[in-house]
Amino acid sequence: MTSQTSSDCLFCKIVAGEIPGDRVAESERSIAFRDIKPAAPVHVLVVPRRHEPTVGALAAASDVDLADVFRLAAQVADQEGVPDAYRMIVNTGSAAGQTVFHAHVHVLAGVAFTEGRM
Ligand code: IU
Repeated sequence: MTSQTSSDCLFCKIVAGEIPGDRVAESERSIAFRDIKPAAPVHVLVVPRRHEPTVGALAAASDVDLADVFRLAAQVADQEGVPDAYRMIVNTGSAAGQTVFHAHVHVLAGVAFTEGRM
């Protein structure tokens, strides 16, 4: 089911085109748009069209949608010219920095990732 939305969800509104997003890629199940507060020269968010609050909830709900998000994220890295130099970040829960409760993956590139694993 890809039509699930939450009426008060900002990313659902971007998915629906009700508010603008700087869209860089899309698939039948996911969209990718530039973060409004980029933390790196390349900072794109990849979100499923389906509304789930976290990536964990998405994984529990739909293998297909979960896989599609990561497939589109890799496609975005290719498009942005960084197929082997990017980081994907998923924040889960406000204590971990999640501010928007619609599952999303950050794709970041264009900085030196010198801080090891974090
Ligand atoms: P987080 O993992 O939930 O912290 O990430 C949410 C991101 O969504 C954050 O980097 C915001 O800058 C970004 N964002 C956006 O791109 N467009 C918006 O309208 C809003 C947040 I609100």
